[in-house]
Amino acid sequence: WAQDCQVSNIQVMQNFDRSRYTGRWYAVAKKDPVGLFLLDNVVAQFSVDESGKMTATAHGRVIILNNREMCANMFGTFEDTPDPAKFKMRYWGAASYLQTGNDDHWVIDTGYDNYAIHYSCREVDLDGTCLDGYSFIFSRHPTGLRPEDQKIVTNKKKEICFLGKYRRVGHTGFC
Ligand code: ODT
Repeated sequence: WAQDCQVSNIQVMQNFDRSRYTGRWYAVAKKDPVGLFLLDNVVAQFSVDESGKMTATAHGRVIILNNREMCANMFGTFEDTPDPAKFKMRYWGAASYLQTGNDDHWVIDTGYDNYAIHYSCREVDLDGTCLDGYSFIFSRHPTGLRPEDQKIVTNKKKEICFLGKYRRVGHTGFC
């Protein structure tokens, strides 16, 4: 069922509408992957281009080599899959020393005007559970989620087997 922690059984947003998803999202919580990258002050901006393809930019505070702290400007393009809420995200940075990659990008749930739950499993274990993954909780407001959204988000964290693994993502104006 939903809580057997099998990546292949994870329920995603039904009838995901990418156009309603466009615009600014503030990360309010994050479950980190191995070798975390984005620390805090994370803001993502989604767009849909003329051909209907989803793209995004994001920024966030990172620590790069030599313990240098900076604001990373990132870009992403999203490849569609048969499930409208599941994408492959190719991403890169404005500077060559920033992270690049190609991750799963799943929209688990969203109210479009308030909260969104993102999920990405980078490595599925032999037993079908997620060995290395990350997840962002987004809000349309930097101050956080409305109380009525918090319940939904807690339930979804449980369903994706990441409950208790999140930390708060602050917005201090660094970026
Ligand atoms: O921070 C980490 O530890 C892993 C995440 C690295 C991916 C960041 C790349 C962002 C590319 C631009 C796209 C924005 C969309 C962001 C939405 C959700 C999370 C990636």
